Amino acid sequence: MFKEAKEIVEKSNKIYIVAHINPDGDAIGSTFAVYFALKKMNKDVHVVMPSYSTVFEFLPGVQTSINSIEDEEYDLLIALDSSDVTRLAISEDEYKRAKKVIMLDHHQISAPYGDFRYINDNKSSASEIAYLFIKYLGAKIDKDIATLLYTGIMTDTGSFNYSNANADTFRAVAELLECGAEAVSVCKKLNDTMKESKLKLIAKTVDNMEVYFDGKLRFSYVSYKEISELGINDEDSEGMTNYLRAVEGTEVAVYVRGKSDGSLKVSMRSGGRIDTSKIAIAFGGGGHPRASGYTMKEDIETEKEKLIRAVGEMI
Ligand SMILES: [Mn+2]
Repeated sequence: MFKEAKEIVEKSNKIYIVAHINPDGDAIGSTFAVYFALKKMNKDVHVVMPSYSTVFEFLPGVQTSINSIEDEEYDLLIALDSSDVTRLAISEDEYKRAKKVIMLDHHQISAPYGDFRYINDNKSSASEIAYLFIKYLGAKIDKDIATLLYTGIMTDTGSFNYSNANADTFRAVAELLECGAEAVSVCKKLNDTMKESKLKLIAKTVDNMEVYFDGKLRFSYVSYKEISELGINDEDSEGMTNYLRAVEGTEVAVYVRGKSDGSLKVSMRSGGRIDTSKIAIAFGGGGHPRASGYTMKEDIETEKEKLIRAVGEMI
């Protein structure tokens, strides 16, 4: 299934790898795993990742990432975990300078781009696709690659708890463990450890929580002022929806956070019955049925009302 992609890789020397902005564990795991695989194939390869959360700094390769593409022209761009070309962490100009583009993604709603595309929403994560891709390329999965792929699969499946973790996913994970993936330390760093500022952000999120439709919708807005007062940056202000969604009886959880550029980012999580991606798309965003989001276009009060109404129609 990666035959054409493999041919493109073999013909390429100068390669850049990129994922979406605000990279999560899957974006980081998949990009750096492919990076190490291509290094083994003696490619001149770099990951472009201008910003990422400090919680991922321990992962192999992350510190080698670069901020932008300097070359006038380069052989290949590999884009992972990004269903939309505009969400890639590079500019349109940097994108256009690639002679070829390979796109590997697992999102349901996709605006395909690039010369070779592999999009499969039956795969748990971009990292699970990267695992198949690396094997197809014939690169050996070493301890670092295994740890990175494991991280991506673990984070995108909610530690193997979501329905996207299927038998194939577990078979892939079993092989990654055999290849030396440091599962215990990844879990400890990402699941069992948090900064004090994060705990305070959870408290703030709970404090600001509003409840609608007999508890079926939980909504919380934390302003940029509140976030910055806690000393938290944009990358670390995510991830509050899960706490709201975990409350008994909640069908939809919405967390809105102010960002340093003045924008308001909406994250939605569903308990399963309601497809939040339909709402996100209607508001100009996207995602999965259970996890989706968008950026608000108007002020918080106006948009909040519209959003609550939209959720209410589905409840
Ligand atoms: Mn992903």
